[in-house]
Amino acid sequence: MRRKGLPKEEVLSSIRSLREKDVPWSRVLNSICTRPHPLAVEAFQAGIDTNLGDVRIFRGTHDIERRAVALMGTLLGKESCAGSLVSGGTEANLLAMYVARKLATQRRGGLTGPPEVIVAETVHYSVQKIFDLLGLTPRTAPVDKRLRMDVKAAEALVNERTIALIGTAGTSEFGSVDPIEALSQLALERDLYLHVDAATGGFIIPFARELGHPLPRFDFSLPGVTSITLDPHKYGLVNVPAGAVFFRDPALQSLISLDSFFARTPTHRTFLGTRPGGAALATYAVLEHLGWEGFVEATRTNYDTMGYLLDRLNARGYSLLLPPELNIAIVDLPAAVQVMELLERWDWIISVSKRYSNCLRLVVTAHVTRPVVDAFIDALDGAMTELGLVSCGTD
Ligand code: 0PR
Repeated sequence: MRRKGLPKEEVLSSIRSLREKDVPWSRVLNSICTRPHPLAVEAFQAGIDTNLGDVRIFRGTHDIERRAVALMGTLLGKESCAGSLVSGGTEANLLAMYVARKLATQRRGGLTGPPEVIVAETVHYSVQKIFDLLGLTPRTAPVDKRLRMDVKAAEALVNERTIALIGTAGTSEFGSVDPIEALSQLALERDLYLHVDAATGGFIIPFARELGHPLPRFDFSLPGVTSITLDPHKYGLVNVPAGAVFFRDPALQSLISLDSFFARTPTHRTFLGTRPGGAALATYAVLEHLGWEGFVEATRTNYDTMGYLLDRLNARGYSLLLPPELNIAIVDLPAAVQVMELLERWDWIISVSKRYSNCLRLVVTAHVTRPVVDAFIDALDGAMTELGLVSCGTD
C-alpha cells in the first residue's frame, strides 16, 4: 500500500482505464449473467451501507430480504417456504447439501459410512467443492441423448449411504433440464432429500412454460422436492452477488442455524456472516418492478432472439448437437476451439465445452439482441475465412 494516498480522480481514472480491458456485454455470448437491470443498480446503491449479517441494525433491509424470498417463493409454488439470499449458486447448493447432511446425521443417529449424493454427469462442476468441503461422495448417473439425467440409472445408485439426490433445472453447459418430476417420485419412494439446482433455469422455466415451451415443472409443486437454488444474478437480471436458497420446510433451514457471540442477536443461516443487503434490495426491486408479466416478456424476447440466431446459423449450414431447451445453443463445429480462440483475440467471448470440444456454446440473454447476433455472425464468418475453414453458406 502507498504511504501517501492518490487523489480521487487519479484512482478513478485508473479504474476506468483498467475496466476498458473488460469485454463489452455486446460481445459476450458465453455468459448466463448479463448487464443488470438499471433498477437493480439503483436499488443496490440504495443499500450499499447495509449488512444482512446484523439484522438488529438493518431491520428494514431484513424485511426486504423476507419479501424478496416470499416473491421468489411464489415463483416456486410455495410462498411460505423458508429461504435466504446468498452469494450465488455455489453457496446456495452448499447450504442445501449442508442441510441434507445434518438431516441424515440426525435421522440415522450418526452416519454409518461415507455419505453419498447422486448427481448426473452434467451437474455443475462447482458441486465438487461442496462435496470436498462436506466430505460427501458423488455417485454419478449418466445422461440420455438430450443430456438429461437418466433417472433409472440414478435409482440403481441408491443405497443405505445415499443422503441426497441433485437434479439440475437447466445446466449451464447445455441448458438441459433433468426430469425433476421423475426424481421427485424417486425421492418420495426412497425417502430421499431432493435438491434442485435451478440456478440457470429458475428464472426461465416458469415463464417459458406460460409461453408454451414444453418444459417440466421443477418446483415445490412436486412433493418430493426438498430444496431449490435460484440465481437472481443470472436470468433474474440482478447484479452479482445475488443467489438464493429455498427449503420446503422452515425446520430444515433451522438445522444450519448458528448462534453468534452476542445476546439477542439472531442466528445465522447462511455460510457468509456479513452479507450485502444491497443484493436483497436489488432482487426485491427487480421482482416488484417487472412482475410476472415483465419476466414473461423478457423470456419471450430471449426465445425470439434465440430463434433468430438459430435461423442465421441454419442459413449458413451449421447444425445443432441437440434442440435447445433454454437459451443455450450447442453448435456442431469441428474446429470449435480454434474458432473460439480467434474470436477471443477479436474480443468476442463464446465457449466450448470440454465434453464436446467440437461444438460452440452460445448463450442468449438480455444483452444479446438481434444486432448483437448480426455482428456475431459477421465475426464468425470472418473467423471461418481467416482460418481457411468453409463457412457453409450465407443468408
Ligand atoms: N449451478 C448452476 C446450474 C450454474 O449454472 C452455476 C453457475 C452454479 C451452480 C454456480 O453458481 P455461482 O457461479 O453463482 O456460484 N454457472 C455459470 C456457468 O458455469 C457461472 C458463470 C456465469 C460463468 C457467468 C461465467 C460467466 O460469465 O456458466
